[in-house]
Amino acid sequence: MKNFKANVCDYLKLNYDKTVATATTSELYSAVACAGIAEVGHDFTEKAKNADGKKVAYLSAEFLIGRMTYNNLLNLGLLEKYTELMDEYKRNTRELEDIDDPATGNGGLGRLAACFLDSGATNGINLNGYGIRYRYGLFKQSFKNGFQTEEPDDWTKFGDPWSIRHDEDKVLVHFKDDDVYAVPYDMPVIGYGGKKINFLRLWQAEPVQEFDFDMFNNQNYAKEATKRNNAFAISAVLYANDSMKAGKQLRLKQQYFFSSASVQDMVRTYKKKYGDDFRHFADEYAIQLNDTHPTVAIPELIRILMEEEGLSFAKSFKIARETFAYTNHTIMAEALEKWDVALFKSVIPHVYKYVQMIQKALRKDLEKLNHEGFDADQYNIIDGNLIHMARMAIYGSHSTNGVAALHTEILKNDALKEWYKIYPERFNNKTNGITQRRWLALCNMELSGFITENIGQGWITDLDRLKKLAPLADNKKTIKQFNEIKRIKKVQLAEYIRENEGITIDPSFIYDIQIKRLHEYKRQLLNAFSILDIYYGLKEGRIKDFMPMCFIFGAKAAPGYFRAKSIIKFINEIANLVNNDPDVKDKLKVVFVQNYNVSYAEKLVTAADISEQISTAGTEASGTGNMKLMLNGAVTLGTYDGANVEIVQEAGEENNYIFGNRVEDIEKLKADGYNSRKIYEKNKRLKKVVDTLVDGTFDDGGTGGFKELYTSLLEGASWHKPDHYFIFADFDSYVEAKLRANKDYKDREAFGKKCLLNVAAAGKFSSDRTIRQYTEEVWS
Ligand code: 26Q
Repeated sequence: MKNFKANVCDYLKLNYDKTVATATTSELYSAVACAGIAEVGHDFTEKAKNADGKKVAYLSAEFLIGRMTYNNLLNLGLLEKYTELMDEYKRNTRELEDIDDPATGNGGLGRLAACFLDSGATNGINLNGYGIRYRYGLFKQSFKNGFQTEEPDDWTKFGDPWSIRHDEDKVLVHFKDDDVYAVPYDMPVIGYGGKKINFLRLWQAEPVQEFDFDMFNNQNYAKEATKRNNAFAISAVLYANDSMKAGKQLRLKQQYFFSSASVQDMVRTYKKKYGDDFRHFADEYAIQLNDTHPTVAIPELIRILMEEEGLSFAKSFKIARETFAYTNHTIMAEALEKWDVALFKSVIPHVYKYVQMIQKALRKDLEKLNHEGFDADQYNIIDGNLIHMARMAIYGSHSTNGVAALHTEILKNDALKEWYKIYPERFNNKTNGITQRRWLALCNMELSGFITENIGQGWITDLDRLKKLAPLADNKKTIKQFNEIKRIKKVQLAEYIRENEGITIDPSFIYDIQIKRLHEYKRQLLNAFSILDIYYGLKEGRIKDFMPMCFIFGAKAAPGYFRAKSIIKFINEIANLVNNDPDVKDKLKVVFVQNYNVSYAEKLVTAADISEQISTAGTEASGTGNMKLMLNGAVTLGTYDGANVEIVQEAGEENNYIFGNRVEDIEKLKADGYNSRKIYEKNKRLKKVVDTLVDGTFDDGGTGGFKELYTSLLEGASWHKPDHYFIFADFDSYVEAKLRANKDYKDREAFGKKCLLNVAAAGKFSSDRTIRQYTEEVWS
């Protein structure tokens, strides 16, 4: 601690012959990170690997960690020292905000993994992450004429000083066509208070042969380059696709690459301690599969135990089952991963053998259950020409969990009901959570200070203490202070948006924010329609006494997701219309921010009055953005879906705005033959806003995207029914709820009280709670 400031200065002097005053931003970044790692102590990976007790390996294709420096300094207790140092040399403490955040994840699933790491270390649990060190993260988004454009995200261009490469720990990963090295880069995961250090180990793919001189000298330049590139390609890019199957060979290679490397790493470490006696493996390790993406780790562990350690299938399979646990993040059947058998065999034939053995064992187990009407085929892991990864994950593990209470119920009673029938004891719920260190302490110092002044600082490691804020909600002065903090955060966001988007927004407007990946099921289109309806309502004089509202969107669309891209363009067209109409300039504003990412989220969540969580009931497994906005004092405008259900349970329906059809209503609509056209023909206001897709109000640049959206709502497509996500069915109650919130906002004190009561009720949604539940109920 004493050395931190001196270490930063020494590093700059020794490496660049500079001082804090003269160093470039990236030099400063390296120096601060290195001085930070020095505080962590030496050989942190080795220490974490040899920690006492069981080690949990969290296997995830994505870790959306965001910027590390401020977070690590906070957890190390060095933020003040850092600020002092920057002040001494008259440098801006926020300068490191110019360094990109690693966007090595798509959205919720990747961010959840990052929150879990923070909570694991903070709670003294041996929880280490294993994933892929993507060369390029999720694309950088910008808008050209309202259309999304994508550019590569070279996230290490300022270096990667928080990572340490460990060549001595590299492992060979075998593929049918070629072997590659997996080289680990380790980041320290620093628990709050700095006592516990875990690691995040990200594997980078590299050619086995440094450079093939023979091939090169024989004039085969191109071939030499191709061979090397094929290895690097495995960890080159993150698939920017957070639902639909990629079906791509390279994606399977990625999955096997990091799964195999991680399992090999554990087996090697285990053998150093126990030699060839594998009876304790499942006591030494728990492996959590973050969705099915690393499921191939199950047959891979069995393969290694049998081929390299000479164990029987029965013994190997038992060890695997006791070691692995699986988290499901989606109910949508089309999003459940399946791999083509031929593709699988063309990439990793040596693993396919073990998948077949697992399938055989499954059939044998099912025979015992054979009774009248029992259909064993519906369980097949190898099903015709497809391998069902979720089925392998359930069968090859001892635990399957959903990520919110409602989600888990749907898994048990619907999506995976046949599995629940035979293995009810394997199913459990672990409602998601978020880390309050990043999502309150770090991103909202003003609110953090207010909370600490009122109830002390215990909330940083015990979020349930926020409950103590509830009695203060009746105090006028407290609400005034609380509202003032929200105003400050809105001013800050407005400033940032002016700099980054060139758009001016008024902090006195209500900030209504929808930030999440762009997906039809998340229904940004419903939000868009409601804005248009309000716009026409104001113009026609139908809506009176309206509190000015600013609608803010942030979302990336998968580059190949045509409809999602059309929705972005549509919202940008609405923004154009609304923001340039003098009739409504004092009442309405629409902004779609570019390149929404973790760092942008840290600013947006603090400034929201209203949190839009409007997915069709039964489609959003949990949501975690909903928790971030709640924790920072927004009310939820949402459906009874995912974790919204629990948010409202905790904070009270009267303090939120819940609308629309519930899961059972949606089911009934489906059963009765939902007719979107009928609603459209009857509902004049709805028809008017939907027609803007095709009546020339807006311009889709000749892409046909708007017409295609219109058709999807009224005619459907080969792969789904008209208005598959029930936008029309929820339209009226949605607009009603939104206008109700608008009206309530007039009483600033009453509205502020609702917001504060949401903060007070957010304790449950700490990932500290989630991680403790996994520890007790899954990892024992
Ligand atoms: C799969 C195969 C091929 C290529 C890509 C993928 C892929 C990648 C990412 C599939 C899914 C994802 C990410 C899914 C995700 O983020 N799900 C969200 O997980 C959150 C954490 O549990 C939940 O809160 C959200 O409800 C859920 O949508």
